[in-house]
Amino acid sequence: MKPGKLDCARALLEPLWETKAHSPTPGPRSGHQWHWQDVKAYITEAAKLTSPEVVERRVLRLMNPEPAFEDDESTAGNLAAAIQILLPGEKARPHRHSINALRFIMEGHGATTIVNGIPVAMNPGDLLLTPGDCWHEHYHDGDRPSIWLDVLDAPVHNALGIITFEPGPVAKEKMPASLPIGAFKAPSILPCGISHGRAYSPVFSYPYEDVLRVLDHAPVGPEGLRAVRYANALTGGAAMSTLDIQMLGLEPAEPSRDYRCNADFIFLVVDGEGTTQVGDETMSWSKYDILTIPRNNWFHHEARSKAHLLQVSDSEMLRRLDLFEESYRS
Ligand code: GTQ
Ligand code: FE2
Repeated sequence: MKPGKLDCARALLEPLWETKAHSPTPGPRSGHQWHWQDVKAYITEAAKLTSPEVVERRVLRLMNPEPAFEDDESTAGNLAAAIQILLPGEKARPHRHSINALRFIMEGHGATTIVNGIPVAMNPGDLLLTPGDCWHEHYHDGDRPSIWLDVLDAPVHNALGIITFEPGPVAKEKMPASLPIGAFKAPSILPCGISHGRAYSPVFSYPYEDVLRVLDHAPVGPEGLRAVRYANALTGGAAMSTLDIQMLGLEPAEPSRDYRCNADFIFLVVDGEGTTQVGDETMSWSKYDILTIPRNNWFHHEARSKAHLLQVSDSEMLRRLDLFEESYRS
């Protein structure tokens, strides 16, 4: 029998049975591939049009091909990705925000990011962290443009309504105490207040050569490939509190297992060539292409030549909330 009509909106009450509340999230959105050739051409053009002096950060955002709502600033679900370029001699002034960000350096030697007062070198292959609320600024003393990928958890902060932003310059009393990277030989002994009330990793730089050395010793995991996880030097857990970051090593003719989970993925092809099957779509990739795989898609990778993929997902956030779900088939 159809329920009777209850007219209670005037009291700011609504019968749940008349709403769409709690309906399951619709089926997976499509993945997308950005070809490096296009991205490089546009970011190079952007460098001629403006400067960080004018726009704070000279960044091209990777747009979500299927935005979930108006002004959706995500690239895929809970992740935002962008390409940034800094020319020799340029500076991008200091600021800080609640949003966590990582950078993976693609081109150009000799740029530096200063994170909470600590200078961090930016060279191709390096992964850098600017955990939420850490002051950061970029400058470039090299002689070729520095180009890198930014990945941020901005959509999560937006959804939670907790975005903060503070422009520099940094007042001395606002600078949290930090230790230089080399001081972490005894990570169980730390000055109080080192984490500024949050357990973010005090190590802001993961050079590529270290990653490759560890990857060489990594066993083949349940995914059917070798992978290393960028870890928080304080806790041994994930490098960032919301983002899981891994480097995958793929061998030709050794496809990864078909996998699905409720986290969103961004992949950067660091080197090599291959394909990624997402649902019934096949993406054929090469160096510095960027792929997104939104949550709940089945996917697997297959390399044509030895390949490395940087994988970033929001699975760490879901894990911490006990919301992460994953499965394999075949
Ligand atoms: O380099 O500080 O892609 O604040 C977006 C926001 C980069 C940065 C982005 C940012 C930055
Ligand atoms: Fe920033």
